[in-house]
Order: sequence, then C-alpha cells, then structure tokens
Amino acid sequence: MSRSSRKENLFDVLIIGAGFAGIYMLKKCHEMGLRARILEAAPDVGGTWFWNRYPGARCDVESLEYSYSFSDELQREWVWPERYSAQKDIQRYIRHVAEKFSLLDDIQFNTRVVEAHYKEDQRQWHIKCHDGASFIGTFCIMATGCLSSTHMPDIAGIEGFSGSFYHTGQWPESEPDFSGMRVGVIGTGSSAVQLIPIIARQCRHLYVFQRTANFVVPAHNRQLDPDVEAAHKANYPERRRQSRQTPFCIGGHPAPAHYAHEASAEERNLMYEKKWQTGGAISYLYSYKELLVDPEANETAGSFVRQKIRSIVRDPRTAEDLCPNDHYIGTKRLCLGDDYYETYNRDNVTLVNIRTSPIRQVTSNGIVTDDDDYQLDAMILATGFDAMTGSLFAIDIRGRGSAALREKWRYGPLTYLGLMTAGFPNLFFVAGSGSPSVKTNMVCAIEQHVEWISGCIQHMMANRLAEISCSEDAERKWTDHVAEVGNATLYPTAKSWYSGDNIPGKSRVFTPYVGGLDVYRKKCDDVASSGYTGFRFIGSEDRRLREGFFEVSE
Ligand code: NA7
Repeated sequence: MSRSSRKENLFDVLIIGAGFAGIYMLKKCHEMGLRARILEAAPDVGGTWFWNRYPGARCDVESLEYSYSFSDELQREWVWPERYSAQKDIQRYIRHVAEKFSLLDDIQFNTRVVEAHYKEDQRQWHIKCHDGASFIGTFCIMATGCLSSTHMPDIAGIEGFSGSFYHTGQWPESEPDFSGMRVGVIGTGSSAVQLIPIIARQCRHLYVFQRTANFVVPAHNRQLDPDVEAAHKANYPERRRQSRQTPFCIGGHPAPAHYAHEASAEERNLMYEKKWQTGGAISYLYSYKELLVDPEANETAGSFVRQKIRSIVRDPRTAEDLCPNDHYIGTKRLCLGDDYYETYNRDNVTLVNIRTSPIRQVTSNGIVTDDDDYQLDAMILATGFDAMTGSLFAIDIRGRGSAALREKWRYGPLTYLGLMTAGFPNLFFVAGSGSPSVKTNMVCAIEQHVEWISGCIQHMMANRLAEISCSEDAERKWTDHVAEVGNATLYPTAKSWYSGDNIPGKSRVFTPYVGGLDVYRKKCDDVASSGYTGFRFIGSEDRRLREGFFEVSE
C-alpha cells in the first residue's frame, strides 16, 4: 500500500454502525477534533431502525424520552407526531441528526465489516470490509446494536417456499401489499405483536404460528397532544436530569411505593386496571415494588393479563392458547400492542398452536403441521435476533495474540462495565452485554456510554496515552457482579433472547446489567474519576507507535 492511500484509510477512530450509537460517537469525535469514520452495512443511517421497517414497527419507549438529550436545540426543534414513534419517524429523526451535525460525509454506507484485527506492534485496529476495502484506526468502536443480527429458524423445507418471503428484521423498502393473500406469520414476540393487527386488516387470511404465548399490554398509542409536548419541552433539561436518576432512564413513572403482597386482591385489580388503561410496559411493571423479584407477586400481575385475554378473545380455545404460562410477566420483553388480542376475533385470523401441533415442514406452497396443511401466498418470519452478540460474532474480531472474540466469549460475554474485554485493547463496545443497554432506555444508555468513551479518549489525548485495555481481574469481577445482580431477579428464569435461549447452541447467560442505569452511571463515573481503576494504559512515547492517533490528529 502506498503511503498516500495508507493515510486515506487511517483514522483515529473507526466506528462500526450508523445507528443511534454510531451517530453520536461520530459527533463526539468531531467535537474532539479526531479523524473518524463510520462503516455501515446499510445504505442509510438508522441501524436497527433502518432494517426493522415492517408494518407497525414502533418503539416501546415514549418518543419524548426515546431521543437524544445532548442538544437542547435538537430536542426542542424536533416534533414527534405520536406518543410512541413509528419506525419511519425514528428513521427520519436519525437522518435529521446526521444532517444537522454534518456527519454524513464521514459515514461510508453499503460497507459491511467482516474482520477487525488488532496489530500489537502498531497498536492499531486493521479493519476489512466485504468488498476488500481496508481501514486502520487507533480505536475501534463497536456500535453494532443488540438486535441487529436476524435469526433465521432452521425449519425443514423453508428455503423451498415459493411465495413471498420476509423477515421483520430485514424488511424491504418496497412496502409489500398483502391484499388478497393468505399470509403466515411465524413468531409472536414484540415484532409480530405490532405487525399482526396491521397485516390482518390487509390480507385475505392470516395464520399466526405461535410456539410460545407472550404477555401483551396495551400501548394506547395516540397523536402527541401539542400541549403535552409544549409543557414537556418547556422543562426538557430538568426532565432529562430526573430521568437519568431512574433505573430505566425514563421519566414520568414514579417508582412504586407499595408491595403487591401488602395490597388486597381488590386493590391490586384496581391498580392493574388503571395501568392497563394508561398503557405502557414500564408503567405496568411499576405497579408494585417486588413484581420482578417475587414469583407470587408477579403471578398477580400475570394472572390479571390472562383474565384480560379471556375477556377480549371470544373463542375460548384461542384465548387459552394466547395465555402465557411458561414465564413470569416482564422477564421476557413485555410486548406493547394495540388491538393485538382483539385481532384474534376477526374471521380472517387463525392462531395455530405449534407447541401442541409442531411445524413438520415448509413446502413450496405453505406450512405443514402435525395436524394440518396451511396453503400460503406469503410467509413472514418474526423470529427475532441473535441478540447482544450476534452482530459482533458476524465479524472476525481478534485481539492480542490473534485471540478471537468468538472463542473468548464462547461461554458468554466477559466484559468490564460492558465497555471493554481483556486482551482487546482500544476496542470499545457501545451499550451491549454487561451494561444496562436493552434493560433501559437505549438512547440514554448509548449517550452514557458514548460520553464515557469520549471522556476516556480525551484523557488519553491529554496524557499522551496510546493504548487502553481492561484487566482480567476487573473483567471477572464485573461479569460475576452482572450475574449476581441478574440472579437476584426473576429475569434469568425465562427462556429469552436476553439469555441467548432463542439461538440453538448459544451459551445460556443473562448478560444485561439490571442494577439500573442510574447506579451504573455512577459506577462508571467513579471508575473514571479514580484514575480509571481496572483499566491499564500504555504511553504514546513508545517508539513503536507509528502513524495514528496523535500524528494524524495534530
Ligand atoms: P423475539 O421477541 O425474539 O420473538 C421471536 C418469536 O419467534 C418468538 O415468538 C419465538 O418463539 C418465535 N420463533 C423463533 N424461532 C422459531 C421457530 N424455529 N419456530 C417457531 N417460532 C419461532 O423477536 P422480536 O423480533 O419479536 O422482538 C425482539 C425485540 O425487538 C423485542 O424484544 C423488542 O425489544 C424489540 P419462542 O418464544 O422462541 O418459542
């Protein structure tokens, strides 16, 4: 490689992914005067929100909370049309942010990273892409998302289906029309819960193939009242400050004051009914203090939803099939829906229980179960993601001594604060395993991580440090702590993507840190202010440091 082309591909910071995390990381790099580039597989910004554009795709955190807080101008000027934002509005928002802060020129689209290797002698990350392009960076930042690697189920004959075929997580831009079609949806997680009522209204007949029933509480989505929005915006910075002091970084939901076991059955029913009418998952789970740690208390909240299902769904057998019975409410992602259970009262919708009558195979024109044969014109997989680590393992990531991340994390992710893993210097993860990430407001978690990483890089610049890594001891203690905090709750009892249960052969580890973003933020801040306890630095005066960080930046 000539010296000039080497320079062109040489960056202080390489960021993988142009979703909420990558976009903000790039902005921080600009503020720090660093040469940075985002490499993004998609043709546009958005990350998970770019790909998940299936009908009904919507965020389950309210719009005024699920948005960046770093710019008061941005949060005041942007108008969210609905209480819970539709995918297209979130996509429009991320694009607006990228344009407003002049980020697009430093994003390379249609570029899928396949390899990231750390070269110890140079203290640099060497990145290779699917088209052979290569990049070198002092820092590599994985902003690859937790729900970005789709899960394709291994069902016999699936590749031979001749009708239209979709996965919710890789939805085409073309907006398919299902009118007049017999459509099969496999899966009943959050994506399917949003999609099913809409497809049911379009198609001739909808067959929903359900393996596991999930709890669904109403979203009560609606247009955002301009007065509510104006009041919120008038006090935005203070509201954000208050949100940051909560475990989920979501304001407007005071922590529960009472225990379910101290309330009478009548009081509990009144409470759950009030929450059902208000809508929202956090609101429902915040009914009582001990719902996510005490099985008996949890059962009171779960059985209320089962009663609702039985009162809404007219066919008793369908209602029973829709009643979740294998996990505690809230231990799998609590789905938000509008019109979900009501949809099963339509004449053109059939629920197929594939737990009692499993899918035998997919044929060219439909699905055959133990009991029946369903002719289909279109099939939609709403089968989820290889969550948390899927997108990382899709890249051949190698640290010191060419050690592979896939190998190191074979029995589960090992991180220090979710930020780094030992033996992989200058490699940061944004809002993934070992951090609050998916168990909190993701945008808020991303901002916290990006700001911490930026502060760390600034510290390194100020002190002429070339390399950071975490110690194995710090990593082991943190990973044990994450497990200990998780095990004190009911979360790990559920078979869920939080624990990797949905991916055959994946090690079963509950990886999100559920101690709360407020507690976690303080921990990260304390680590930084105490001189980055648990991390090790190497100075840049080391002669082996070649082109890169300081030379390029100065
Ligand atoms: P989820 O929540 O992982 O749901 C996937 C669904 O697909 C779930 O009902 C699965 O049933 C079902 N599934 C997966 N594989 C199969 C096979 N082989 N056969 C039949 N059914 C299958 O993914 P979503 O996309 O809905 O939501 C992911 C997150 O995105 C969500 O939690 C929000 O945070 C946003 P199972 O339960 O495994 O029996």
